[in-house]
Amino acid sequence: MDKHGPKVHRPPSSYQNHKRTSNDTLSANPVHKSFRPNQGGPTLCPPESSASSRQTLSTMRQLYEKDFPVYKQPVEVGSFSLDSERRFFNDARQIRYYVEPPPRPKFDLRDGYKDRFVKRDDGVKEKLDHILRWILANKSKLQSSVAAASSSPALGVDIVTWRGHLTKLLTTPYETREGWLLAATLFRGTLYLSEVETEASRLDRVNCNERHQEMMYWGYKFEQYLCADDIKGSPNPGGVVNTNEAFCTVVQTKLADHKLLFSGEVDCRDRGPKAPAAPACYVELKTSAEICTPKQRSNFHRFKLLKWWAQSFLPGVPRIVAGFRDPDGLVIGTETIHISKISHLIKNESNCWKPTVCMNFCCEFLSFVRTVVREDNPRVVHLFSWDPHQDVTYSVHRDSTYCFLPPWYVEGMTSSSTSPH
Ligand code: 0WD
Ligand code: CA
Repeated sequence: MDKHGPKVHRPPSSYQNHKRTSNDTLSANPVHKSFRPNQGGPTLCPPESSASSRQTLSTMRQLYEKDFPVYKQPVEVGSFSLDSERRFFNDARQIRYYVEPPPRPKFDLRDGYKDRFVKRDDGVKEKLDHILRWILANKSKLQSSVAAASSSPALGVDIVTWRGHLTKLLTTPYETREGWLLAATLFRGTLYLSEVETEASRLDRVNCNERHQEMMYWGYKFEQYLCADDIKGSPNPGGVVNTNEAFCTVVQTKLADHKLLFSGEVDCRDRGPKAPAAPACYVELKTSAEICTPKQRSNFHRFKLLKWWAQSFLPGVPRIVAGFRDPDGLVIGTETIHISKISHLIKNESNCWKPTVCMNFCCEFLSFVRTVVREDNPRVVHLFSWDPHQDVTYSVHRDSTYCFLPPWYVEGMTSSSTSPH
């Protein structure tokens, strides 16, 4: 079982408004002029005339070992729900409430896999559609705050994306197995980032074996043991697990000079009378294999905590409740992990990840994308591509299948009327 380590350290403030120092000690700049073609990828368009279009971005960790960049405390600006048929609602109807587990639980995560499980069709690519629906439904609210700030993009933010895409960027300097593809489109001054499934991840998805399929269910089943639908209710482990259902928070924040608007799925919220306002009341639920040996503990710190930290730190979710399971899918213990204490937990681990590297890489990547993508056009996609041990490269696509801003969104944002979506 994981312990939280020595408590002698003062917990670091999660959202430090550190200024980045200008006396950068690095000898190399992460952005190189050497253009490397996007091997095996889609058609590579000829580089455009400007020098910026010939750049690549290095993911070498050492380049990002700088001061922690300014990351503003994320503010929830709204939320939305997806129902059992994946229909969008501009409200919080799918929110669930955290119910403390017993000290010695015996949650059987295999229960219901065969007969009470409705799995979302992950072959359907929703791209940014749900977030875009939310933006259209809340356009006037967003735009009125822009008018007050009189900033340039129509929406008042520089980047719109899913939290999950940002998590991938944060973990990139430490990722050795899975690459990614991110499509970028500039529209009315705002850059939209939407993931494209790589061929390798498509193959993993379609060839996923039965054991792996069942283990993916375990995470959702664990949520069912700890979540109630009503504020005064109890969890119902006899119910159906339907992964179409989701409650998503929409937060706004700033990473250095990038104003971000992103959405992330939230498992549940604290229902106590003293619960803080969102997103601080949210609780992320996770399962992990039981930790029995020092090697397992070290691997948990070095690999799993990196992903857990990145995912929850971004939207300002302060804690994770982790369920530790045996190989038969029985949860025999739970533990609360505070995001702000994770940096202490990993301090004594050799060859470990660093939060500052994650945040600086993400920040540099966003700067890189904003330098490269200059044409404000919903029909143009710059496809950023990364494979482990390589630099980030990109290719340009016009009127291609990579286009991801739907006509209803482009029209809805261009017209002054409120869209029905
Ligand atoms: O199809 C895709 N590749 C994507 C789907 C990419 C990005 C987002 N999405 C959808 C998800 O279906 C979900 O509704 O967006 C929503 C979540 O976005 P997010 O919060 O930005 O994604 P992430 O942080 O990666 O995942 C959060 C949770 C997961 O929790 P765990 O504890 O397993 O990290 O969202 C769920 C899952 O519970 N989730 C999904 N549920 C169904 N299908 C999926 C998925 N493909 N991906 C994440
Ligand atoms: Ca979760």
